[in-house]
Amino acid sequence: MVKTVRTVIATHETEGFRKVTSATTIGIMTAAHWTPTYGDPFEPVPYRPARMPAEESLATAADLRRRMDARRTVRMFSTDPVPEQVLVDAIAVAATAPSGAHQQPWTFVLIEDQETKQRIREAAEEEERISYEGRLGDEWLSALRPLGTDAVKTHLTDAPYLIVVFQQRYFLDEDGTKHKHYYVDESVGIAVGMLITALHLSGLAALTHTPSPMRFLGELLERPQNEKAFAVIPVGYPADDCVVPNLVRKSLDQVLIRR
Ligand code: IYR
Repeated sequence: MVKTVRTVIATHETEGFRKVTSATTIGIMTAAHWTPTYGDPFEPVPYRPARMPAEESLATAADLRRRMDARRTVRMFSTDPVPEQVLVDAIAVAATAPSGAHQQPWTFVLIEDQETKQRIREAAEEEERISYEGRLGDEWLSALRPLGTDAVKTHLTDAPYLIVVFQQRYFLDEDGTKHKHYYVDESVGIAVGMLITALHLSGLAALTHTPSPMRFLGELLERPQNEKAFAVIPVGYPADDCVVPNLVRKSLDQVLIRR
């Protein structure tokens, strides 16, 4: 097993208010690394991962393709507990996502408390009722019909965990000065993709749920004003009687074009 130990060894408070220099030990590799702040110089460090033999790449890719094709978005969860560390590890995987200017503009709120889940469900259902009763409009409602969704969101209280993903639209420094974050939607979207991949490959089911509007999440979870809710991800095992819509993915020739 690969063990990751992260030790904060220095915090620079002069020019870099959020600069943290840390030592990370991954197996036998130790590397000092840091989070750049505005205007830091380019400091290249060698990156020489061992090259994977082609045979192994091919076998790994084919296996991942088969395993990921078996993923289904689940809306019917068992209330059975799941090992929390799997979610913590999956969030750590998501947090390795590439991001605009390496600003890592995401926050993951992990919720197990039943009362909090209940409050989220009530607020989400209130919004969803308005949406399904007309706010979405006929075209959108028709697009959703094959998915069988409605305003009742049992997954929000049945799933043993919810992960609420927030995007940090900008960064506020200690003086309250706003700093821009770049490509926030893209960065957080990639991180969520990595999160649901990690959860699936670790044996858990998830739903990428976007109750709309999501403003209530920031208020309920007391997030700062620079954070905007991006998705609510219930995580658990599928219910014993779980069903999913009979959907088929596009074929590879429909999505892959060679030139
Ligand atoms: N947010 C609503 C509606 C909804 C919208 C899309 I686009 C979906 O792919 C699924 C649902 C809901 O969660 O029911």
